[in-house]
Amino acid sequence: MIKFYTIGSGGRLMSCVGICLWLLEEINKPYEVVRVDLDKMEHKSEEYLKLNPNGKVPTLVDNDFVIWESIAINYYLSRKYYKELLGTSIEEHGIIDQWIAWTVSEFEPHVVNIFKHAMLPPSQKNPAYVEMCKMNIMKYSNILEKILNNKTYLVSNKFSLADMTASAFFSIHNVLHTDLSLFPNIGRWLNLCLNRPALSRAKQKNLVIF
Ligand SMILES: N[C@@H](CCC(=O)N[C@@H](CS)C(=O)NCC(=O)O)C(=O)O
Repeated sequence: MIKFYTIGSGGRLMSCVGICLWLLEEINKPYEVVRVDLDKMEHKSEEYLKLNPNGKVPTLVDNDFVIWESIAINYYLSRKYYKELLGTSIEEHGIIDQWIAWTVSEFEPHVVNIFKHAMLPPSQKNPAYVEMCKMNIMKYSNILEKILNNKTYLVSNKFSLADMTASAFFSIHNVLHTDLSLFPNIGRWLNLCLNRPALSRAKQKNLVIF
């Protein structure tokens, strides 16, 4: 049985827990959700630290096997239960990895920084900082917009873990109310990815917030 340790309330889609919950629904195997209450510091309890020494969520336990780090969890789940998401040739594996690495190392930090900033007390808010994050989001969106020209999906026109990971974080445009007529290819691709039945199931179960 798979157990997935996530935050107490629903996780944002564009978060480390959201991308795993989406994939758990894609693989369509039974799994148990264990909600870890961060406000009560349950993630720092002795018991939880035995599973994940970082004291962070997510953690996945598959029978006796324990794994943490959202991207590693998603590779593990894909390799074991949904290989097609990882492509079929060395070249496809490489380009899928490239887009996942690009999303989490280049793009995601600007998304996360916007949410972190929103939680600051009013006295510490800095509109210029938020503007800089948004400018970076637009910079990477320009790159992605060109890549998606005449393409349905990022790699070999098949839905892959690259589309899943990137679209989860690029859904920041819905939160920022970006005028997506500026990025028609991204708009079309987001629409395809974010309307997958697996994601609707995660939403209905209140596991993922858009
Ligand atoms: N790189 C980790 C990040 C994990 C992470 O930062 N999790 C957050 C929740 S989304 C957390 O547990 N925060 C609590 C803390 O840092 O104390 C991953 O992708 O799994």
